[in-house]
Amino acid sequence: MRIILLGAPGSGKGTQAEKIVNHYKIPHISTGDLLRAEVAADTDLGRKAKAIMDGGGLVSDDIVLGMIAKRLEDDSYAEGFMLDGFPRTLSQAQSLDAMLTQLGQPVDIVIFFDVDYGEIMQRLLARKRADDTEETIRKRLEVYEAQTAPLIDYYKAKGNLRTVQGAGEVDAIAQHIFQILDEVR
Ligand code: B4P
Repeated sequence: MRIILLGAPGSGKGTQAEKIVNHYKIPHISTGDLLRAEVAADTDLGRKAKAIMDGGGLVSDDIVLGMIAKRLEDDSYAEGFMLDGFPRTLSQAQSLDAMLTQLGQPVDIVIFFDVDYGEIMQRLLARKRADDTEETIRKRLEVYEAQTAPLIDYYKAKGNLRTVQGAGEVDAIAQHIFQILDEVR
């Protein structure tokens, strides 16, 4: 099964990704986690990414696509995977399609987390990660609206988008996602 988790920052992609990984034992690729690991290791890439992430912007497509391509070519992803936080731009989505077509592994399902921005602001301010200040969250939501939200229509047009209400109990949301994934398995 090849899954994409799509949604605004703080909509719960990372939280639900953990539940999905435990339930289906599927490999998980989070571009946010990969970038934070580069920052923590103080690599060249990490130093470039840190300033952008702290400002609420998106790291350049070539950096993110390079990280993804490296993993998708690995045999451990051949049976399926879940992408969390990627793609985030139309150009990332088109490049992903091209990569997966070449590998003969099309995306099966895109789960879109629908959560209102007021709730997101409260959640992220409560979390206190380096990029969770009020100003940065506003910027991240603006960037999401301009660059990532268009992917909802992109995947709707392909016919594989399913929407999940992302507000409510974490376990209840997970059960809803499992129901959807069981239908496409
Ligand atoms: P990400 O790591 O992807 O982080 P996110 O969008 O902020 O979080 P997510 O939606 O996973 O929320 P979470 O479950 O953690 O990105 C960070 C940065 O990396 C980006 O801003 C960007 O700069 C860069 N980046 C990443 N991918 C990129 C790409 N493809 N291209 C370019 N740049 C990229 O949940 C948030 C909080 O809500 C948590 O505290 C959680 O406990 C809480 N929560 C979750 N579900 C809840 C629920 N149901 N009820 C109440 N609280 C809940």
